[in-house]
Amino acid sequence: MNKDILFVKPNKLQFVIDSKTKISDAKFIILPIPYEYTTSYGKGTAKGPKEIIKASSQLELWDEELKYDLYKLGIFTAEDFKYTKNEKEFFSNIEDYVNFIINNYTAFPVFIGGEHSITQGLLPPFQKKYKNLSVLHFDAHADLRTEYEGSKHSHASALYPASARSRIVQIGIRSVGSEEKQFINRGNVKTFLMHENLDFKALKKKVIENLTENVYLTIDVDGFDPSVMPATGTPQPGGFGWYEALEIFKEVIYRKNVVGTDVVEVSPVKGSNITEFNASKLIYRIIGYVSQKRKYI
Ligand SMILES: [Mn+2]
Repeated sequence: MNKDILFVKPNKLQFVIDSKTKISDAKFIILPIPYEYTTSYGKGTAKGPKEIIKASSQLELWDEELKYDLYKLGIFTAEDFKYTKNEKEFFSNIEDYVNFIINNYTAFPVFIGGEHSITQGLLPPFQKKYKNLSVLHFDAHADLRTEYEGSKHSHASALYPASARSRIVQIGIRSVGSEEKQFINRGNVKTFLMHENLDFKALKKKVIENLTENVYLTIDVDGFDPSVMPATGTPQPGGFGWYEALEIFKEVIYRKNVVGTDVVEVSPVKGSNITEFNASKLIYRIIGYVSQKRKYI
């Protein structure tokens, strides 16, 4: 194990403005993982974390839905997770890092990607720590390929390894490859195809019924409609609207024990900052929902 990675330094750029919070006092910890290795179409997701954190300085600190200055709860922003261009090393190091974070700090972790394959490294420590963990997987793509373009760690395989150990509940799905269709609605995987689940009230209920008590939430921004999150590597038409998605995230956070989340696949483009801004607002709102659930506010 590389001990250097187990020292969490504060980032010079901070999520919203919260310069005083030490990691030991934080209720929330933002962990940028700017990993990009296997993106197959639009590139640039390595710049996602930095741009999302930058955009967060434009958020109103008072959350209009939760009616609270959420930053006052204490949000610590960690320095970027550093990696070399060695897949194997990255996945072994990221697991050590996440193990360290979730077993040494009580703060709720929010990981910002980077490409979706990071979730392969984020999940095993949570699976070890929490018995009977399930995963709510929000995405346009099923991400269940055993490998893609020669890599088992592809963004297109993001959820495949976790499905051996945990229940995966997929929503927003509207792109499934013929080689991965055999994995949908089999074994641990419950897939709610987007076009079959446009009654969002009914979907919310089904999602709750299918998750276990402890839940990890993985959010690929392409699960949203491209009008909400246009800057992403592999967009698909017809995703969730802003309020429809928030309704589901809120319900899951209030009804279950959500233990961590990641927001991945923002690929900033020049001349438009919609996606990074909306992703930062999404993270701030999730922090708010978790704060309500944990009775911080
Ligand atoms: Mn996707």
